[in-house]
Amino acid sequence: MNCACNPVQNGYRTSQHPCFSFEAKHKYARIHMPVAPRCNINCNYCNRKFDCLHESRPGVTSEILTPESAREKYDFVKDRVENLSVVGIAGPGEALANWNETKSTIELIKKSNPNVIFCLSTNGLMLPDYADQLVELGVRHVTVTVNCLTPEIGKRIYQFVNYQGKRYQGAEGAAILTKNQLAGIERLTRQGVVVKVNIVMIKGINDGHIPEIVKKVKDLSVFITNIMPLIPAKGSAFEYMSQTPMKEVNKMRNICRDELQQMYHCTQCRADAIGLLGEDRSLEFSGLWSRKAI
Ligand code: CLF
Ligand code: SF4
Repeated sequence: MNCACNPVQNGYRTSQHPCFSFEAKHKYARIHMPVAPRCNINCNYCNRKFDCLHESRPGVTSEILTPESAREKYDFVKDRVENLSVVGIAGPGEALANWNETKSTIELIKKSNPNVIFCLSTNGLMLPDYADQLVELGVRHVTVTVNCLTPEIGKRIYQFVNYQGKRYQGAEGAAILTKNQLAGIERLTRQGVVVKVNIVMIKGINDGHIPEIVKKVKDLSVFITNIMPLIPAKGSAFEYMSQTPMKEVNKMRNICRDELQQMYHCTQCRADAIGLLGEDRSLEFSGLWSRKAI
């Protein structure tokens, strides 16, 4: 039986998604389409010269593609990379702050490749607005980064949030962000979308709060959480903070796994990553489309 509650059997081929399934990691590849340069919030760990840290290592810059060049790149790469099962949009900014580009990219690739698994990573601010359209587009795997549940913690992580034409600073912005993240996740999971939640573990700011986040998103039927280390980006407000040691990240994952399945195999990719996780081939294909970049 195909059941939306069981993503392994839900017909969405989660078992062929290298991030959502550990077993798929060594066999199935993904390609990220860097079509989303703008962002609508300001995280203190971000330096916008580089890719969005919610899915990327700091200090990595990706080329930016138009939807048409993304489709051409996909067509070129799919014949050269074995088991390319997933097309993901993970920046270099925020996918939903570049909705037209994100939507067109998915539509264009889907038109000639109906069996692709589409995946998207978002900060969640615009999720209540776009969740239904993502479902309509056929996106069945979404990652939302949720670093806190309270504005008191949020104001230490986010400088501002641009929402509906207005800029909200600190706690006010963080409250809007959290509300929209949780509402958006619920809207997706209710419709059977398989949701992963990324959490950046920031020592002294949200580390003690992470088990609560995991519990909350489990209640919203999230499939898996991915607790990631803070890797301070040069030029960001958190530049002088220390990197969260992987030993402590794994300890937190172990604490939280009794509550919900944990991801242990994230490689913090680039926004233009290509290939198996941990065997990035993006440089092999980069530049080929740069003349068409925005
Ligand atoms: Fe890309 Fe992210 Fe989709 Fe995977 S990455 S949009 S869910 S296809 Fe994967 Fe990379 Fe970790 Fe992300 S290893 S950073 S979890
Ligand atoms: Fe930077 Fe990503 Fe945060 Fe936007 S959501 S500010 S791109 S880390």
